[in-house]
Amino acid sequence: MPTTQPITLFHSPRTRSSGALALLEELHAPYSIHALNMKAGEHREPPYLAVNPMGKVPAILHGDVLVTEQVAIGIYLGDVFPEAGLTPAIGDALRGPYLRWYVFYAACFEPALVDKAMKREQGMVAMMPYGTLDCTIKTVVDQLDNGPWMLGDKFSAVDVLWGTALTWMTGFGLVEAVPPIKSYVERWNARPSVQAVAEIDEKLAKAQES
Ligand SMILES: N[C@@H](CCC(=O)N[C@@H](CS)C(=O)NCC(=O)O)C(=O)O
Repeated sequence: MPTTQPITLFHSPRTRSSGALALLEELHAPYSIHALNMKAGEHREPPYLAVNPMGKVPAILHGDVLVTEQVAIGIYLGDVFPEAGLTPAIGDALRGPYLRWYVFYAACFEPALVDKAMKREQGMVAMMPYGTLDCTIKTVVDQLDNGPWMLGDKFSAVDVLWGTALTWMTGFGLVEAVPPIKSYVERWNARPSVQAVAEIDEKLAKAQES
């Protein structure tokens, strides 16, 4: 799919789609926003359910390619814009860890933290996709201890996902801001894309309140 095809981001301010927005900014990708007012329930109305039957953001439409799920969107967009230099190519030794940390987020980290937030009882370790919460968090902390970024010295698209997520998770007190996480969150929040997204979201949120 050529990069020249228009990209529409289905977005609601200060949600998981803010991470997809940050990635578009990091990639210097041309895009437009289709804003959804969640408080008004627009994400549960037929026009958006035709885009994502789950009624969830983010989703992107690139030409006629529809992608939902923040992790799939991250991997997809990183591959569409290789010239941004945020995506280890197939054949690059970092490609494996890059995919690992994308998938680890969706398959292990977020489920573990949502279970924690919901105060769900831990299931049998061998049956849980993430084993234990403690082991899941330790795995990430140990990785970031070898930072500064998820892949070591190289900032990559996967840091947009982790930086965004660890910002809100430490903000809500769900993840303890131990030194490797605290410094990673600070490094991420110093990036211009974070400021750009904050400004866009602020405007959208205000417009949706009025
Ligand atoms: N599995 C989805 C989850 C996305 C998600 O839960 N998005 C929230 C916003 S943070 C949402 O759209 N919630 C609206 C709802 O379910 O009513 C992903 O990773 O992209």
